[in-house]
Amino acid sequence: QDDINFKADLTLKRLQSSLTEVWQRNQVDEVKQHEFELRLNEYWRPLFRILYHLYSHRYDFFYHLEQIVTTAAQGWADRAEPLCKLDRKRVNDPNWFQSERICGGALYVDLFGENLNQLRKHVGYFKDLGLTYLHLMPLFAVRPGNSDGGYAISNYRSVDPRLGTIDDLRLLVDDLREAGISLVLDFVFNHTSDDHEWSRLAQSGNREYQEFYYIFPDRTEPDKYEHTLREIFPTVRRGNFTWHDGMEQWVWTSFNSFQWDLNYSNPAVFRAMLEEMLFITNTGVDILRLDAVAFIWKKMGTTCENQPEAHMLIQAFNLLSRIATPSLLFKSEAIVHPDEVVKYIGEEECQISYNPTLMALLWESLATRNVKLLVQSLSHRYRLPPNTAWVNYLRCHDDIGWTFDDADAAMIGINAYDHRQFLNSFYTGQFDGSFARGVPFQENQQTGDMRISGTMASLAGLEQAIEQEDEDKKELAIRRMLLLHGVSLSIGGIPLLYLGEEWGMLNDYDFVKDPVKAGDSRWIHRPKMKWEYLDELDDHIDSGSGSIRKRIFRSTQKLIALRKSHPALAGQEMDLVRTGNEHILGYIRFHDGNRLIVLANFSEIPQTVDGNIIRTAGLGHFFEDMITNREYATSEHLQIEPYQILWLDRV
Ligand code: OTU
Repeated sequence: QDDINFKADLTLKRLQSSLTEVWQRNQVDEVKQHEFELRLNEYWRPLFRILYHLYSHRYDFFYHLEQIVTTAAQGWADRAEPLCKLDRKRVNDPNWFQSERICGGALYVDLFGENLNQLRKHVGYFKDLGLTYLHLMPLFAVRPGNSDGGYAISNYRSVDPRLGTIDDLRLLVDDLREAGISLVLDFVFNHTSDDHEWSRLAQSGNREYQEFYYIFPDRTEPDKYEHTLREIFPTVRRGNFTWHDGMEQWVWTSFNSFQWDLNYSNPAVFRAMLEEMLFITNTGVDILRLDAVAFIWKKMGTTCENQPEAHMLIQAFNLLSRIATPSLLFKSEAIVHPDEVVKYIGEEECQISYNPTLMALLWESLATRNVKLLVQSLSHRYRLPPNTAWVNYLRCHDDIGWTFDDADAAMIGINAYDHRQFLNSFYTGQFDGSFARGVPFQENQQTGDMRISGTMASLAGLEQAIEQEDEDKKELAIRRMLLLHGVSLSIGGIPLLYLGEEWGMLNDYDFVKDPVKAGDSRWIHRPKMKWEYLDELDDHIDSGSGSIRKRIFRSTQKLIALRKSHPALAGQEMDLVRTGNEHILGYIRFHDGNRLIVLANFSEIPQTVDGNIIRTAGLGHFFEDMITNREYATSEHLQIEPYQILWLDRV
């Protein structure tokens, strides 16, 4: 410990002159220099320790350290004054994202507004809906043809010309900030597109850039790795490697063949991606979504997912962002086993994280009408370290995978393998009596593995109900959607809507007509927004699809507003309430002396709960449902209607 600190301190002293050079070159004033250096001093030792662990065996370690530090300094020098001001503010208010007032939305720029400039016209809409956080799906320059929905990036410093320019992005950011909406963008740092400059240099035989990726002359190494790897997109290509004709070599491609995995065992890659990260952040990003975090470190004989070094790399990026862009937050996108998901969450790693387990188990509860597995999982998995938060979502641009723990299932007598088969059958509409209209994604004949695509409304039964013109079924489908929103908005953490949900948009089967999309069923749940829906809000429609959409929109908007109005819904504290009824999820939220109890019926049959449960949970004898304004007393049994959710507050 002493020894490594000595090395760290001495190295920092030796780096001073390189720093001074950055300040002089950029004419950075002394106050701004000083701010950076204070933070560098504060975070240098832990940063040095990680980089030393990962890279000190390299003959040119000091060179890379120097490059990393000057890259961070350059990032701070380039940071515009309004962002530096925000840094100062958020350093003193690091928990801004725990507020009950935060509510997120995610969307594709082209599907919602044609381009960035058009999207600016809709800022008022986001505000009306109640959003304070907007995730724009990847909008950077991509390869032509299939670009995996923007996740095959050919240049992190330019916007896809079909969407606009970096300057357009900056203008949008200004408008969003004005409207009190934070910006979330992706940091797709596990891989680049095969037409990124680095990849093209590698293809032209440049050895320095070949070392940016994992490239092998023959199958010897790939075959050894394959023994322990899983396949992410097995219907696209078997295995994890792609033969490149030009180089006559094999390239590591965990996802599509055109997404080349970056080699972070090379410190030059770490530094280069740091520079891209700082560039993206300096456009005005509040939160970076770290894509595919699980995959960034490879080690022979392992799954090459969730390696300890992957965590170290993210921690190093985090420390560098604390130093150069301190108001930035990281959001982890680890759609992996729940034990592994939480390991990415921490003040020093990713402050916030998608909650794939809650997402999957909410759909599981809808299929089974039973909350046992959800409750079992929540009972020991919901709590997070201080100053971190879950991002709770119901659908996103990706598929649903059944990521729950097999042991959690076994504990309540469920066989996980069979249960996943059931869920797949249910959500593809095969299971008798199913209400869902999902389609398979990446079905693996060998392992029986499958994931599910489909919009929230189609999965919740609305598509089937509309097709069958069945009014009762429509009613139940709408209630299922509002039930899920009601949980996501109240259970603790940041709720995140996948826009289109607020209108109950159905599956878009037309994606198969586009050859670029046809092979990827996730496009079924990436429909184009129809702004004419907004007119339906004013019309006096009282039948048909228009009125369904109006009801879903208005109810969702109302739930968001209610969430933002109740101080108990801030933060992350949540205790389960034992309801004594397997169909009813119950929990209590508390924050700063405020309390709220939520009861949610996951079945289409009315249920009752003993009112005493509410009294013992600490709400007193009389309380009111915030959603319907109905009053209840603990002396009675509480009747909960089919798929009803109650947000109970003291009267
Ligand atoms: C992410 O998802 C993105 O969300 C996808 O849209 C991309 O295609 C992909 O990365 C590549 O950039 O496989 O089905 O276990 O952790 O990272 C979604 C895999 C995915 C996940 C996830 C990945």
